[in-house]
Amino acid sequence: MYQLHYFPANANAAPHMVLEEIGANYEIVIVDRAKNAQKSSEYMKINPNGRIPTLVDGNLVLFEAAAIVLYLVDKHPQAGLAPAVGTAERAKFYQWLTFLTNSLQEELMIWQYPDRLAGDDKAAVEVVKRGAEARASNYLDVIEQHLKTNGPLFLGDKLSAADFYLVMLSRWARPMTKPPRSRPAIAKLLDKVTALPSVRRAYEGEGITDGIC
Ligand SMILES: N[C@@H](CCC(=O)N[C@@H](CS)C(=O)NCC(=O)O)C(=O)O
Repeated sequence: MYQLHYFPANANAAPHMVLEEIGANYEIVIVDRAKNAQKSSEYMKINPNGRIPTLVDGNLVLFEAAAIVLYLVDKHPQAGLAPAVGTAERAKFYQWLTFLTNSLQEELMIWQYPDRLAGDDKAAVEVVKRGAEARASNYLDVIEQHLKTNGPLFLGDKLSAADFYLVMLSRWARPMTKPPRSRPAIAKLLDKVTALPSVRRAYEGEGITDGIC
């Protein structure tokens, strides 16, 4: 049985949706951020970064949300959440998932926690925050453009784990000046994917009741 260490709506959300979509046997284990449990010596044994999520599958302990997602889609190919290895479609799937985790997610993290870069200087915090928001916004525009011509999902009509990843990030990005949902093609993807029972079950399982994104 998989064990997903989580905190509501954190970076565990996409792996959680994937676990639901593939119908895996799993349990979720709360890491209480309110008590800084992600930095406890016990948790740091499975995730030396002190970050959420972590997946445990028998002897395998895995951190990084995107790596967890990729592991799950590979282990459950029958769920069809990623194209076949070695194809152009698979390459595009890697491109979008990497773009989401490496570019958009990182800017959203800086936007949410600008003080981690800028320290106590309020003016510097504002500069860092606004810069990250502008870059995240540009990345969302790139996604919007792609979905407009190639959508409704990242891979056209074919649902993939990249779609779940965008749902997760879009929830975090709701307070942006120009939230993801204000872009019509992204809104269409979000409506389509958040209507899936797997996505609803994942968020409900984490106790999220205020809408998804
Ligand atoms: N790149 C990592 C980022 C994980 C991450 O930063 N998680 C946040 C929650 S969304 C966290 O654990 N924050 C607590 C902390 O930084 O102490 C991933 O995608 O798994």
